[in-house]
Amino acid sequence: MGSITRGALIVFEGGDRCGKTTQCGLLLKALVEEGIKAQLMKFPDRTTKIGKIINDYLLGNEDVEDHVVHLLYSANRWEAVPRMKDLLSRGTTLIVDRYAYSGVAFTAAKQDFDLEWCKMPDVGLPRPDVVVQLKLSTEAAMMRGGFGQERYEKADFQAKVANNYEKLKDSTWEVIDADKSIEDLHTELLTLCKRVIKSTENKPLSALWK
Ligand code: DGP
Ligand code: NA
Ligand code: NA
Repeated sequence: MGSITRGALIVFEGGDRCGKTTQCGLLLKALVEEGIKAQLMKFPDRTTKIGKIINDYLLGNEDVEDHVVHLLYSANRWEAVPRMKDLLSRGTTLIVDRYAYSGVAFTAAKQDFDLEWCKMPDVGLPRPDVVVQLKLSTEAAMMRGGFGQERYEKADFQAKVANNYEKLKDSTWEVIDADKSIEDLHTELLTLCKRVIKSTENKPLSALWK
């Protein structure tokens, strides 16, 4: 009695332009309105020193060697871990827009990268209670605004990313068809997340890929 139940670690994954960021925002608003403590996190977090290098890389302002950028993305997650653990232990649910699965799926889509090698730097990160994968065909994603502005936003690359997600899927994944209205998708995700928040209250946080 009296002890704070931990928050849930809820991760969203999907190809570019699948509607993840919109849905994460709507979800946060709805949870907070219901009195559930929640915060948004987004990776890469472009506001840190490491994140600024990643941002310049993504915008094409800077070339970074592929292994190096992979490790920077991972470091950008690790630098957030103390804050994540603190918030979770104080009962705040984290809605996370991309995580280690993006790290592996995107880098392993490049030539000569092995999936197992890609997972290595992220081994031991806090393990999500659920990974919600928003699935949208590359054709549908490309018809949405803004596709193609950043590095990686090309059809053949996105297809490889989708294929890598298939290999990473485990029992914590919920695959959701994202080809529906913003409102319908939101309703579905809110129900799912509330269920996860309830079911994780007494579970200890575990470590990813260990
Ligand atoms: P976003 O800000 O969510 O649009 O992500 C920027 C781009 O970076 C997007 O194409 C996905 C990709 N990305 C996200 N995380 C990682 C990562 O850890 N490694 C690699 N290689 N790419 C990532
Ligand atoms: Na993007
Ligand atoms: Na990269």
